Amino acid sequence: MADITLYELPGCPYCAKVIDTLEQLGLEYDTVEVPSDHAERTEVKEVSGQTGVPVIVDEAHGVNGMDESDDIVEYLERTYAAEA
Ligand SMILES: N[C@@H](CCC(=O)N[C@@H](CS)C(=O)NCC(=O)O)C(=O)O
Repeated sequence: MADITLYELPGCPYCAKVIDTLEQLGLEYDTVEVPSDHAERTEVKEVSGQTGVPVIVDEAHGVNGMDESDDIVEYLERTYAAEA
């Protein structure tokens, strides 16, 4: 199991932006595909308090449900760019 988990939806452009960053940085990550029906997105709601995606969890760095793709990209670059 990878340190980072990405909640995503195939075809979501905001998720694609985060995936591009994860791959550019060479990071391993697991994905959880959320249901297309918002009412069924219980897991991502529990994790992040809302039902939008993308959301990441990176427990090793105390990140337990970050949403907003711009914030996630900025976080990943700040945290991992030096290690890449
Ligand atoms: N501002 C958000 C927008 C994300 C967004 O609109 N995601 C879509 C899927 S592509 C979604 O989950 N929309 C439902 C919602 O935001 O509740 C971001 O950049 O992360």
